[in-house]
Amino acid sequence: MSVARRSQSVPDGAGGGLAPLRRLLDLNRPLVMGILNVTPDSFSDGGDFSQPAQAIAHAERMIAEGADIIDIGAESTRPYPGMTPVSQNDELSRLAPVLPAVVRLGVPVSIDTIKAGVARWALDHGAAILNDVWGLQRDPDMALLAAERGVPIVIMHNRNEADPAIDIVADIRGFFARSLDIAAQAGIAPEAIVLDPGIGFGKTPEQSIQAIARLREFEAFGLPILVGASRKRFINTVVATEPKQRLPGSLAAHLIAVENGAAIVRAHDVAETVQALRVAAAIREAT
Ligand code: HH2
Repeated sequence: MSVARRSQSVPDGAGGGLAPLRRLLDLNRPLVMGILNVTPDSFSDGGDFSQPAQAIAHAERMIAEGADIIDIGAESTRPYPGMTPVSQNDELSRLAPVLPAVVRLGVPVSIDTIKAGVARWALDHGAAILNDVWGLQRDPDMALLAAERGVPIVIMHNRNEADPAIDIVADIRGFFARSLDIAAQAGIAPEAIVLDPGIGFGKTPEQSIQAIARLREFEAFGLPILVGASRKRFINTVVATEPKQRLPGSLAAHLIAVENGAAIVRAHDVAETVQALRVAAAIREAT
């Protein structure tokens, strides 16, 4: 991709290598990544924002509520019987009327995709962060793209299926080590990497709870940690609830995640998450 072509399509203020995330992390407070799913079938808000105008308005609302990053996804990551993977063209046609407009709102945009082709398009249109729910272990071009563009990348733990017999924290650590190896071989700077234990991905509900409870065990990697517990199914095993009834459980999980060292939480309900984090910080500072 030529520099000339990229500079034509990237809006002012977008991109910027590692700087946008670094600036946010230097604020020394937990960051909130607001979720924007432009999908018909996401587990909790599928179809709510599949019209571009609704999606852009939702991003505006999340930014007004205090979102530090907007994470845009155009393919549901939820495995369900009979699901057909979304083609690259479908993913791009969902993103095209939304992502550039959200970039223009001025907050760093991350692209939640496992396809390097989609990620490349998003970076060309101003996305600042890659979010790979297969942690560089699915599409071999993802690591090369991240290295070539010098942008931050979220490496999330995943498994094809849950195995209740394993120590999930050991499994996540092993996965991170493999991903970091792939990243190093591709030439990704360590400062570009954020680790995410992948709450709800290839884990039993109990293992998702374990991952948050034992988050400190990932500190040895010396990298920022992101936790996405919002409306996830493990909450339902503690208190039976439908996804949109899981705000209290999501807040509890995110507060404990931050207590246990998370630097970023990924949330559907931004205003409520920001309020909970600020009140917790105020109480902590008063002790
Ligand atoms: N969770 C989801 C999607 N992307 N990315 C990261 N880094 N961490 C997460 O925990 C994570 C993620 C699933 O949530 P959601 O986007 O609401 O649902 P869906 O994948 O069905 O669109």
